[in-house]
Amino acid sequence: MQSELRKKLIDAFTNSKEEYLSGQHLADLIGCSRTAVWKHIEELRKEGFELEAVRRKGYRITKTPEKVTPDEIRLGLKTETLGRNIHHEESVDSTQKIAHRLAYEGSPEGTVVIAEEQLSGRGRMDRRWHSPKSTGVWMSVILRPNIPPPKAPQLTLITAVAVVQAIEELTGLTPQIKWPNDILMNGKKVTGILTELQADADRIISIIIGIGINVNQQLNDYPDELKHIATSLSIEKGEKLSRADLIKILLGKLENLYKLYLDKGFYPIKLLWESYAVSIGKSLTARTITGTIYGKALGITDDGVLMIEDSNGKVHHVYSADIELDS
Ligand code: BT5
Repeated sequence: MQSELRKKLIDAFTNSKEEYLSGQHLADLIGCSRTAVWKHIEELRKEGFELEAVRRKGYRITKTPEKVTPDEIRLGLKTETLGRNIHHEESVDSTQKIAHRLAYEGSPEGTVVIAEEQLSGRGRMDRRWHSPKSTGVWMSVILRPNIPPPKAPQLTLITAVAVVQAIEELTGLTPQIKWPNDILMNGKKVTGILTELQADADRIISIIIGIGINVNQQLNDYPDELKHIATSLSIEKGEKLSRADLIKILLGKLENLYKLYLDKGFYPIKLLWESYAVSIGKSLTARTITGTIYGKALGITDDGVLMIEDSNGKVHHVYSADIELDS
């Protein structure tokens, strides 16, 4: 966890819009001594920030580190709640595991756990999520919406829209959503979302949204079994991208959509979701825990449930499945 002083210091640099800030001005702003300011500046340098210090003018951040540290994410973050409480870890089993513990211990809504590397990143149904060091966004977000548990899967769809919008803003490229939790670029998976719950029978205590985005991996970085099904933003865009910028944009988009959802319900999200969906109108195979359905995807219900029409004209409502698009 970051100290309050450090957060205030980063906020001061965020608001200064690259103007110089004098040591005295910083000390007044954040309510500490100039020596304390200097110590925090040194800490930032150790984290990989580069700061220019000019006599009689003050300090200015000129370069931010490669890592996605809380300081770097807070610099320029425009959200009210999401990401205001950030836990950054070098190497973890899974950010989901840490977020579950923090949620259980009462961490506030919007708390975010980010890791440089996951040793046992997880997908749905105990599958693995490949999360190599400092190349992707491996992040879990704690939300505490006042909605009944059956509506929780809607949060996966809200997050999918937020990820697509964030990737669009960062890269200018528009990915597609494959129901329920895959984001694809050129037919390959660039992002996976995992929504998990802590709930009583009739009340959600917290929702932990896990987001894995491949950012700077190159094809050779993937194990053989993923080479033909996975891609990264860098592969698609042809250049290296800033993970911190992506996280900042994503938290902003997610917060806006989440507020819209709490305010107006799922319908506006559904419209956005459909505009990015790859599966609507397509023939597909849906593998559910109770069996396999072949048919055409008609769309999603107002609750986010996938509707598939089989060859007999029967419409199936699918709550959870693996989808394979027929080519
Ligand atoms: C998902 O599961 O797509 C959800 C992935 C969620 C990962 C995030 S990272 C932060 C947070 N902490 C965690 O521990 N998890 C979350 P699913 O739909 O079950 O897809 C899993 C499948 O995707 C695997 O079986 C592989 O085939 C494929 N896969 C694994 N790693 C991948 C990668 N990096 N990129 C693309 N595909 C991958």
